[in-house]
Amino acid sequence: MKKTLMIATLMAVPLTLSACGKKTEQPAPVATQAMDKQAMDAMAAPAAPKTGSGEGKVVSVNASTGAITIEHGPIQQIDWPAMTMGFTAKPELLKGIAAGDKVAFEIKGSGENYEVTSIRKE
Ligand SMILES: [Cu+2]
Repeated sequence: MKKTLMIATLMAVPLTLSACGKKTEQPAPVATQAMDKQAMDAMAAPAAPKTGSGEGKVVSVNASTGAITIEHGPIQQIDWPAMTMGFTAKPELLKGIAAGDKVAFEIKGSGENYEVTSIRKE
């Protein structure tokens, strides 16, 4: 009895996995359509730029290359926890900003690529 159960469990895994790859062999059931839509949404999401505003402390800044690293607090608009990360920025935005400055800033971007669109010392 136990053995039968185990075999059934083991077989269920590959069956579940192969079900995802069988799109062309059978008419798409509703569940597959839902999955495709989710996958498409996931692909579309990074393409649409989002904006957010945050506050933090400048860790390092390079006004000539337009690179700034900020130890920032949570940014609710884009669901970010507090973290330290690098951003790009138009070099002229970073003039007068130095490591150690407390700043308020706005960002725009998608995925892991966000650009600082405005920044001011607090
Ligand atoms: Cu971040």
